[in-house]
Amino acid sequence: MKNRIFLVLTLILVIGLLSTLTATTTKAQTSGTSITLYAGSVNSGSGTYGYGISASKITSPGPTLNLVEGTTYTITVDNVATDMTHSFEIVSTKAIGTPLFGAGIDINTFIPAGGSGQVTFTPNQTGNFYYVCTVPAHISLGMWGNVKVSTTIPEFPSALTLMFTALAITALAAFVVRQKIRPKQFIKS
Ligand SMILES: [Cu+2]
Repeated sequence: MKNRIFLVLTLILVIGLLSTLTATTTKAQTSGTSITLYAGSVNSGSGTYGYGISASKITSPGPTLNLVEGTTYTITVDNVATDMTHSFEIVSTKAIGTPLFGAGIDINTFIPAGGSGQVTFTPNQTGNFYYVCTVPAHISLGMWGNVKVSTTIPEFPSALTLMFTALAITALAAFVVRQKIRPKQFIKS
């Protein structure tokens, strides 16, 4: 009986820890101050070309960039295509234009296949923007993503979620323990 209680408790703790770790990892991928995007052919999504957080996860649209106003970011774009140029710029509408915050990489010369480019910039305005590839027709072929600039990045999981999770685990553990102990006491008396 005791073994089963420990088994259940351990399982709950492991699941809780894994979810927290997964959530933290997901958040870190697009909200660190050093971001690497891979540009190339789409593995999943509706476009022909796209962006991804790894060379094997290129999607259309690309991953959303969650940025904080006033924070300095360095974005590196690796062009993993074998025969196609790409580029990167942040714009206010989903169209080629002047880069916002000076966030543009090779927007006229383009990053060659197998090459990479980098830009360091500081968003000075909150709002919902886009990043696009400036190679003609590449936006309509799927090379774009959302950019969200906020004053802070909402923490996920939030402190409140963590507190409720801890309470739920404690309550469940107490319930399990009581369920296992009561029948024994009945038998003894
Ligand atoms: Cu492109």
